[in-house]
Amino acid sequence: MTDLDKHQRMANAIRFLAIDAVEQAKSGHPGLPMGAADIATVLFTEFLKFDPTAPNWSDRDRFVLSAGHGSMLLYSLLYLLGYEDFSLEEIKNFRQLGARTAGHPEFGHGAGIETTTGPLGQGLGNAVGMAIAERLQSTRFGGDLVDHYTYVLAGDGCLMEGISQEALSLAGHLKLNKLIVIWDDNGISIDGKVEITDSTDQQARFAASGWNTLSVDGHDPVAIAAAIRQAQASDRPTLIAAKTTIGFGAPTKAGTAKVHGAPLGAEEIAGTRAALNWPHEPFEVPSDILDAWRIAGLRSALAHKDWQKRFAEADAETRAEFERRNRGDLPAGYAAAMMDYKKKLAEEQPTMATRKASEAVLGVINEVVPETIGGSADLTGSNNTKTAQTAPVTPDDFSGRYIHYGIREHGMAAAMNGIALHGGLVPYSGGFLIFSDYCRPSIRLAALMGQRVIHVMTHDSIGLGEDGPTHQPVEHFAALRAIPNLNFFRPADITETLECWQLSLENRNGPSVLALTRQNLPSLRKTFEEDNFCARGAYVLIDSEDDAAVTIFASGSEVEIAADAHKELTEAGIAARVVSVPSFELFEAQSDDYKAAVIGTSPVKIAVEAGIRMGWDRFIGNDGVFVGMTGFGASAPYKQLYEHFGITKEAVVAAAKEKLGA
Ligand SMILES: Cc1ncc(C[n+]2csc(CCOP(=O)(O)OP(=O)(O)O)c2C)c(N)n1
Repeated sequence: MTDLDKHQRMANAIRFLAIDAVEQAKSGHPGLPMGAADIATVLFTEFLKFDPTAPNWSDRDRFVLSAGHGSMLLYSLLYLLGYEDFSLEEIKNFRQLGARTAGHPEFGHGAGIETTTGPLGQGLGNAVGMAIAERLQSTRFGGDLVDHYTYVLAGDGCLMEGISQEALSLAGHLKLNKLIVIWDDNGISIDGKVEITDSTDQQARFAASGWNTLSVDGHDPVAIAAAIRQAQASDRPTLIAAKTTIGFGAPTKAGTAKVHGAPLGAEEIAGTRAALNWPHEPFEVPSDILDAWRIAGLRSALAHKDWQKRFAEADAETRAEFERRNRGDLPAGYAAAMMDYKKKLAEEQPTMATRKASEAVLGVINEVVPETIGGSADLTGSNNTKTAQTAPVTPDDFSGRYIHYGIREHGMAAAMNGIALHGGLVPYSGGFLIFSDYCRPSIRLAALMGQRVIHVMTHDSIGLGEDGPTHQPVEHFAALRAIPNLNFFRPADITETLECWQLSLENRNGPSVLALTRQNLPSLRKTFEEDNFCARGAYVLIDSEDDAAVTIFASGSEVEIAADAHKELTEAGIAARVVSVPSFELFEAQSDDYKAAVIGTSPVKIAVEAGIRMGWDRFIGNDGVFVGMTGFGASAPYKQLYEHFGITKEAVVAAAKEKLGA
């Protein structure tokens, strides 16, 4: 058997596992695995550094299948290479309930899947973050411990999505030379030929952002290998445009959209078996080819051993720190530093905007948690995410801890996911809350993947004032609360801000959004409590000695209004209590008893929040009073806006009295 024969048979093993699995599932996407099998075979058998027996080895190369619909390409590879999580049974169960082989690759379903892909372009964005993380870690721990590539297989769809522009221009700027994107240039998407909608010169586009670009016949293994070798030597990130035929080998459907996302059907499969000379039964991989793949799976075993040796030779402190950060544990000094600061806040009772409060808290965190990587989407001075400890990362110097992500919210959030997935770092960043809409798809994926990424989102309501309704979040609290496994925090003062930061950092299994104000807020928590009250999601901030006739629920900046209303009601002889609600999600996680106690039995329940009502009926019921927004905001000084929209102490007091008939 010549090398070429062997290559082709190995690639055909991928093709037919994909064909057979899609056929059996009666759904899926055979076209991409069939077209990209040659690329994948070359990459995984000659270049990729990985160890199926230690799939989470920190110095492995990362492979991101950005075109996630081609999931059977990845599953076939993982099975063929000997990854334990991907047995032949899993391949046969493609797309079935409980299988690791979900319709699109899902992070956490099995070792070997580096990220969840499917929403096109996200993988490319994640890969930029992974490559950033590699360079950051390599700068910190040295090339002996951290030296790996990030490879991406992207389709036309990934490159058409807007996120690709943000991702590639950031990567080009940062000179991420160990990022190698292979574009499956098959000219086909779902509606037909790509040329019906796009005529971009992709290579010119990437080149314009500082990329090295190459083009290659994606079915010529020698040419593919040569291109990857060139890419590895580049001082810039590389795009390899690989011309392929979608559905390669299918006699009537190859090169057409028909093979993109539907089973081939028995007749076409028989024709493909004949055309590619693959006389084997469905799911059968001849033993010599399976052996060849399994041998390929061992190819980096030595590199892994060498790495272990180098690691063992590192000094004890470096080893311990490297392992701690990769495990995701926070350092020893963190808890005490936060507690000391919390005590200080109780004594000093500062009045400040929660965005400033966040900066102050970050100053404490960044001093003791060296693995945080900050940033902002060009709003550093507004988001207050930069502290004294965080020098900027520049194309030539990755010793810093602050990334100027530029005006690229989506690219930023996708890159943060990649940084978190890479491991060893805790990414946080800043943006305006209103533009959570610009990065929501990546935030959702962070939640789905259970990744610790922290989004500081300032200017969280009409309280931002003059910038007006284009910049004033109204529905965003509800929209973010709607994402499962995302903790959305709206702290009311500096102590709550500190507590919400603690909760964000300490939650290893999901992302957090901190919604913070532009306007000043007083300290509402008057005494030092070691307990993290925000951990309960909602808690009684001001209780009433008598049975309360009125309970006022509020979040963030409106807790001050609730407290002022409480004072006035009390003075009027009306017993009232105030519940601060920094997080709906954490409240729901409490016991039924706790929730019932916090909600209480006051005949009058009022919620105050400078957003829409959606979600608040949970606290106040259908017949509760909501003091908030019903439509878009307006442009004016913020105090006028609160008056204009009737979100005031007076409105709360009047509503309470009216309900009580007082
Ligand atoms: C953001 C997003 N929009 C739409 C889709 C639905 N979709 C899945 S694959 C695809 C076409 C992708 O074309 P291409 O990348 O060329 O893949 P190929 O046809 O080569 O498999 C579309 C529109 C998606 N997965 N993600």
